[in-house]
Amino acid sequence: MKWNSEQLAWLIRRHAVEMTHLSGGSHIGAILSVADIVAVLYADVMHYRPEEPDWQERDRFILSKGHAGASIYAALAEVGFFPTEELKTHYQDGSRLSGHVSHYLPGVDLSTGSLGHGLSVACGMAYAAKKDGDTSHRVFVVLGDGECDEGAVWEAALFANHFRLNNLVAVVDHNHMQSLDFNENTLELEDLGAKWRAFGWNVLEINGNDHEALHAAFARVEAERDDTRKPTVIIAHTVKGYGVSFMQNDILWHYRFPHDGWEYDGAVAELHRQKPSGVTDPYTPHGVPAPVRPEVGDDPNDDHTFSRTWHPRYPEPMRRVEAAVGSCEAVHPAAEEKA
Ligand SMILES: Cc1ncc(C[n+]2csc(CCOP(=O)(O)OP(=O)(O)O)c2C)c(N)n1
Ligand SMILES: [Mg+2]
Repeated sequence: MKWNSEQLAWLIRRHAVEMTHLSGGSHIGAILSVADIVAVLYADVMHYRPEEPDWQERDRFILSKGHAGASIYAALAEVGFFPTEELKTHYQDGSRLSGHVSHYLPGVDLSTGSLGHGLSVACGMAYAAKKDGDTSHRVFVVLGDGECDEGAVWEAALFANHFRLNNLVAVVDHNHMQSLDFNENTLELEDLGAKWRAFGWNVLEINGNDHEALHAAFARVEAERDDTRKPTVIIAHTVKGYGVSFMQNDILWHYRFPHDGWEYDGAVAELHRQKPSGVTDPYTPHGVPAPVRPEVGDDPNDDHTFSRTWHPRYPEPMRRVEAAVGSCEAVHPAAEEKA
């Protein structure tokens, strides 16, 4: 593997800004939110062979929040499944890289985009492996938190526990937003971890933009899966738009793409300030030499998310993230029982 997880996450973000910019494609906020989860999985956790995409022992991966397809396309290209040059065709007519995830690409097991189905298919994969006595691989699925509004998610959650699918790991990208507003202003999730626990799952709660916390959580799932005999969900508290300040926690960037001018220049310039060593930007190797600045009326700090409507009784995202930063101790029924 060529990249460590920090490098891969940066490359995913940089590709995604370029891909959405070139195509006028949407969901950049959702892509930036999940980039660290995808990067840690592909850099350090999952077993796969780019030269043999259908290798029977590969870990299965489903990006159930398929609108963040650019994240997985960028990761697959960077780890060698297809040339990075093809990323530029994203969202274009005739491209294999459709806006939502397509299984026409090597390395993709399931097309997604219609929310709510990924966990059910992941359950089927994990159940089939169990029935076959095949312990060679695990099944990973990443869901959005708004996606958890879908009833099918909870039917699958019951199934996974009933059949003790401890070869299944779900990650919920808990950025506290969906397409038009905060989750809590759309359909209340309240304490999401408690809900999964009530459905019988092991629950780890972490900061999902923190690579150390992600590594620790995946290592812990692996170390304990024979003891717990349960499926595990990692509730990964993230920030929608993470990595580009004016996109963070601003719902505008669910559908808006970085336009020519200060939006594109500002995003690239900011990413360049965070670039890990050992990585070259494939599009603007020296950053943007003279970035266009926002003009009056182009306020990048506009509050498009109506945070005035945030109610104090909703779970407060940042406080919960800080409480869990760097650890995955928050909630783990099996561990509590053992103690
Ligand atoms: C079944 C279905 N209904 C509606 C949509 C439209 N849609 C696309 S993204 C999105 C919001 C998803 O929110 P969340 O799961 O929290 O993902 P995030 O973008 O926050 O990561 C919606 C409603 C869809 N893709 N599928
Ligand atoms: Mg969300």
